[in-house]
Amino acid sequence: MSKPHVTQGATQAAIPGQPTEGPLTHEELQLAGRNHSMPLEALREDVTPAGLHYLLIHFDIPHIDLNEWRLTLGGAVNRKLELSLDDIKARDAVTMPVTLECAGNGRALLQPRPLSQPWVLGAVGTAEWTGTPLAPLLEEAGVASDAVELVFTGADSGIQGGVEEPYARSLTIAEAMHPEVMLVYAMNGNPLPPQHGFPLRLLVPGWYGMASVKWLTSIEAVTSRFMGVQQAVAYHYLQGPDGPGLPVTRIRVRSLMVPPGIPDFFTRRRVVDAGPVMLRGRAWSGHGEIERVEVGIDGEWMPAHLEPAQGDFAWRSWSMVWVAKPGDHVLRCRAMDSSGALQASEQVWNYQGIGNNMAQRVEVTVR
Ligand SMILES: Nc1nc2c(c(=O)[nH]1)N[C@H]1C(S)=C(S)[C@@H](COP(=O)(O)O)O[C@H]1N2
Ligand SMILES: [Mo]
Repeated sequence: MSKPHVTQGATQAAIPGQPTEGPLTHEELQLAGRNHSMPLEALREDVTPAGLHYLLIHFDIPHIDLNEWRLTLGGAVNRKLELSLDDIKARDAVTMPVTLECAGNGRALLQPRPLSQPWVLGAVGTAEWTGTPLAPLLEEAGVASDAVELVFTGADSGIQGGVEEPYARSLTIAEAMHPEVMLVYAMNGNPLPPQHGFPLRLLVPGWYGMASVKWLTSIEAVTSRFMGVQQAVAYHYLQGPDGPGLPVTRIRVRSLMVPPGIPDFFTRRRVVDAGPVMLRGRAWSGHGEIERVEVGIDGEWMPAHLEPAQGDFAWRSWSMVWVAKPGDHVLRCRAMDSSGALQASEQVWNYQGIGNNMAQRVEVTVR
């Protein structure tokens, strides 16, 4: 089969995970086609419609027959549990807005560009998730005193880093016991769509998306640290191919703006009419509340107005009026959270292209 023009001369060098200065590869195009972003104009909505929420699927969407499907909670526990979806729905239910962001969001803006899912900036979304808190289930099962972690395994599997495994991630017992950690079966009031983890997924608010295991089939208490590929190899802050590096956990502070005006079709450069323009966007962090958002107009930073927070784990709305004068301009935005973390103006590079929260840059022509 012939490959698209973008790959000419590039595929031979396409080693997954390796940084490149080259053009987009066929492999990145395949991933980008399967896993879509949230269009940034959807930042206008408090809650992202399910079809506009970003999507990341490492392997294939598994086919799940609800009559057969069970969640098992086993391993180092006193009482093994096996639950149907009705059993889980019969438990206490909580609905909460939670912002999910892929740890690779912003990867394709890095230079050199780590070869993986080539996100620009849209790997984020906020849904109203409904489910049952995990902690009471763990208490019911009685996690053994020598258990150190819980391993969450999905029904999907594939090969990554040369290893064939189901998608699986772990949390320490303490992390898993946080009250906001849930097993969710509904998104925006509807059953989870197949692509978002039907019938049940883990939701770890405040953490990058990789922790929120979709198509969940088992939870296993283990007495030594889980060393699966998604846990021990992928999702580490590294400077080169050799690890171990620091594990990726909570979401770094970020803000994004709704691109103002109208886009040029091909370049997506923005075109805006002169005069007052209401700039708006959202900011979020897994390390504390959003305390400040600033908008940069041609390098000069000014504070934006913040709306009240929507919840402890959902993005916060901001706005600022810009009096646009004819000519070419560069708009940016950056947020600071209550831990004091501020988005950088320049890239802070790492080998897997993870957690690139460099301040957004929007080029605008005012007419
Ligand atoms: N089972 C399973 N869970 C998964 C994944 C996956 O490929 N398989 N991708 C993870 C990653 S990297 C992210 S960013 C989020 C994406 O969730 P979403 O597609 O619902 O937005 O799911 C996570 N959970
Ligand atoms: Mo992700």
